[in-house]
Amino acid sequence: MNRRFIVLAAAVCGMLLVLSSSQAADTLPVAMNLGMKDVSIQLATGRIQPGEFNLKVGEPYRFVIVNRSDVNHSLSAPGFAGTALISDVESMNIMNGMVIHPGERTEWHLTPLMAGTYKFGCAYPAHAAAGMEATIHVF
Ligand SMILES: [Cu+2]
Repeated sequence: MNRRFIVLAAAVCGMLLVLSSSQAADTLPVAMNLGMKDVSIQLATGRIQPGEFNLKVGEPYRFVIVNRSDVNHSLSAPGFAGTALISDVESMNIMNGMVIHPGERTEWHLTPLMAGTYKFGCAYPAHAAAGMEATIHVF
């Protein structure tokens, strides 16, 4: 094997490594890059889906909340928010009842710190009464 071939082969291998690693980074979801697990929450008329889910103490989560209905909603999770490490002010505001408009997508970034069962729901009493409530179990 001559020296020129070895140099060329090494260059091609290097390019393949760079290509494959940059492609992997592009296709990874953002949450994986940040070490957060996604929790997808859909707001519909009269319900929150899923209505019940499990989280682990100490694990960072990204709640991705989408209002699929045609009216405003306002999620509020005071009991849960009080026991979680909330990563940013926007998440804090949203968890305290910021309005989520029809079609709007928003996020909560947080890490649960205390095991327990927490209720959360739409801050509009009529919506909560109509079934817009959900339960978080933290283990
Ligand atoms: Cu509502």
